Amino acid sequence: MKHILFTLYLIIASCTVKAQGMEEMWDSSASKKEHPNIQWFKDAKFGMFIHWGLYSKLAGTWKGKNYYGSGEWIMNQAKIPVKDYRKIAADFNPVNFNAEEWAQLAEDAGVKYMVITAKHHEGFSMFDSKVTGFDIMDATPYKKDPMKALSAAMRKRGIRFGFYYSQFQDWYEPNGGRNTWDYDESKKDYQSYYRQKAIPQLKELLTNYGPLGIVWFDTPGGMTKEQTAAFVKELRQLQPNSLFSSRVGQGMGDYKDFGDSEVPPVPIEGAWESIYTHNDSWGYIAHDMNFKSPDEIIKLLANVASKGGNLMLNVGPDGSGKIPEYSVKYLQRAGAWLKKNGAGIYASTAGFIPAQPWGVTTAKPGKLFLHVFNRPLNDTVLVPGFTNAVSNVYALDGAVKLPFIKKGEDLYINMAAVKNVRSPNTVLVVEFRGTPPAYNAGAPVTVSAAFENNTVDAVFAEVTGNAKIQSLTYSYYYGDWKHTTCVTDLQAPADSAVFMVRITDPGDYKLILEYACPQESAQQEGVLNVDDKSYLFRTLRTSEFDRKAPLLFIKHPVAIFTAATPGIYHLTVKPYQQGKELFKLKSIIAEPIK
Ligand code: FHN
Repeated sequence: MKHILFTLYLIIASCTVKAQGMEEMWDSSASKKEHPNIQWFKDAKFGMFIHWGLYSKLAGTWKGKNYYGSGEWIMNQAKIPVKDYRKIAADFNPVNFNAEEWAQLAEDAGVKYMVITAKHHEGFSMFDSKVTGFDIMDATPYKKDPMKALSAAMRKRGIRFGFYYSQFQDWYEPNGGRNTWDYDESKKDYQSYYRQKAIPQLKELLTNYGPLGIVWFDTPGGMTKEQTAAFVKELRQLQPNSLFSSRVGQGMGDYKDFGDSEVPPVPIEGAWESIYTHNDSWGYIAHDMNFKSPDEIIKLLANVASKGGNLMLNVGPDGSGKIPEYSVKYLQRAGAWLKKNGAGIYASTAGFIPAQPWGVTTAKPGKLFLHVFNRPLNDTVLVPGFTNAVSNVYALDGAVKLPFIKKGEDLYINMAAVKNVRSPNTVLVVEFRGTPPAYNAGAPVTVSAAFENNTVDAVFAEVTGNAKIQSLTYSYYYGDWKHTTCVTDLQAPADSAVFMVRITDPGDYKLILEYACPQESAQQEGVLNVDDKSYLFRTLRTSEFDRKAPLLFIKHPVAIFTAATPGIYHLTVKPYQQGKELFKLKSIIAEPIK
């Protein structure tokens, strides 16, 4: 059943990506050959993304009106005519741009690759292009090619360099994709745009900036599968070693990009990347201050690595060429953590032990890395399902050796000797002998009294009837996509979500349902069963489900359960009677009562 769920998850995830306007279909068939140069990418784990263009100069404001969400979409959001937009270039003079400073930040942050927007959807080329006059060399007072300096500065530091190129959307060109406020869509000739701008420019990028680690395509369109194959083939000849992102479209590309700000909830095989931005917007917005803290970056990175992927984190420099101070500061702090703990991230693979209340795992041959985000109150870290003989356990930062015992397949580690109590992620290394077990998605989810709370995520449900597990996509502002995996379609008592948990400590637990519930679903009755005990509840209204609006989740306490003995329990959530969808269930939280 669980295997079916994961296959289903992949299908749902690819549909989600599709729904975002990226008409790509990821071909995950086992027969697909890996790119011969893919290993560096798989090992890299951490990349820096940079969105920088004319929109950075607008900083989220046009004609006195402030825009929120994706700042690089301001031309589209405000429907700025090309004749006005092109004038921004005349004032675009990024005199504060310093390639060495940017490259130094990348090095300090510990990233292994950088991808920067050579041309975003606005159509402006941030490099010296002979194909158009709408480029930084010809249309701005700056009259220099920042990409030359940046590519050289990165190469000097041994960090791979790549270009983002919006191959279909180009709002400046009459034949480019998606400017419908200036140009008549029915008259667009996409093939002519590809021939006259996109392909020649991509050839410039693949010729003039040395070896590129990656060409990062985005929002494909206007090409058939055959045309995309020919496009890829033509470009590949210039740099066969360069990797192409999956957003080249039509199931092609050398690795998979998930949706923006999406981490798959379970390990995914093959080369892939999660892409996040540091605040809400990709391009600079002066009033967007929602920066992720260093702790959040470190946990996000470990979480993505625990599923087997890379995190590419975006920063948005302003129109003068400065990277926001909080991005600089917080990336440097994340980098300082990586200097001590990078062995648990770089060149790791997905952990074979599923997420625990204390954190997540990554692996290397003979080693399991425990990323302890939540230090257990009793300092005892339980690793269930550990079948191998353990030879040594130590904390990575400081190499403190830690005592451990094995009881059957349970490994207990005492981390009292670890003194860095304030670390957002204390990495413990377990050295073991033999072949590790496969990731067991069907393992019970641990619930323990050693934590403030225990979250049992929707992805670990077994669903019955018409219930489904889905990755839902929504945005708070505009284009700042978020993804949450939920159990959906609980409409009748036969539709249920069943969670198998292992409660390790007897005692009382408050059971809290985390869900989103639109008006039509509110005030319906549901039941939470814990084995043969039943708890009734009535749903509370939170928000409508609209992809373009925030999906807000409530934490609704519905029961107190006394676990008389440690052991396996089944938590079942279902509607009390036939009705509308009960809610979109994100998790069950078990909070030990103190
Ligand atoms: O539309 C773009 C968006 O502006 C941004 O560049 C992101 C980054 O992944 N890609 C597209 C949306 O998915």
